[in-house]
Amino acid sequence: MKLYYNPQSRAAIAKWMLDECRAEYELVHIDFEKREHKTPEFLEINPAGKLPALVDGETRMFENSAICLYLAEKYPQARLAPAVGAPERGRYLSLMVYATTQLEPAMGDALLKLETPPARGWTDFETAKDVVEKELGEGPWLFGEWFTAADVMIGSMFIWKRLWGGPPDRPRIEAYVDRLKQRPAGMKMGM
Ligand SMILES: N[C@@H](CCC(=O)N[C@@H](CS)C(=O)NCC(=O)O)C(=O)O
Repeated sequence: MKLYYNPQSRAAIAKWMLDECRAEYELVHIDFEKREHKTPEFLEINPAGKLPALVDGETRMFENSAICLYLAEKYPQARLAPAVGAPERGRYLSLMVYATTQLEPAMGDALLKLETPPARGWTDFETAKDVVEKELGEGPWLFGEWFTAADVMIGSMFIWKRLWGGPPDRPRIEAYVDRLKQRPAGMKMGM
């Protein structure tokens, strides 16, 4: 399995997931300055020309949520996802998709000081944080004592936000980030 990777990118999320799965994989370093993510060869893997991308035999994948869903199924022994048919499955899938379709763009708008018109399809960041706090409940993870790939996807957004800088976020979210950062396989950026 090959992860197309740059340590300064969202590929750190897919790498975190691979490490939580204890997967064996190879990192293929992509140099943004040399525009290696826009070469015809790379566009065959991810036509959007973005990181991360994952190749597993004949399978090629892009988008972190899809990659994490795929890995959780490939490594069931890691217990990072509720099984098909389990009552938690629907909420798990929703959170996996929510991370990049709502939370990530809402956070991007807020950090870039842009407005979020509702017609864009996602809420403002404060509402997204309300959702995450409600889903997290007492924690420690989104499924109580059970750490899942949903924590990788949702949690990575707030880890990244902390790296961005600025004032601390809501206490419950900051405490969640502290817990996530203590995980041995936890997301490491810039490495
Ligand atoms: N939603 C995508 C975001 C991917 C993305 O925006 N990747 C950035 C790196 S953080 C990228 O490759 N940017 C280079 C470019 O667009 O030219 C995912 O989660 O996989």
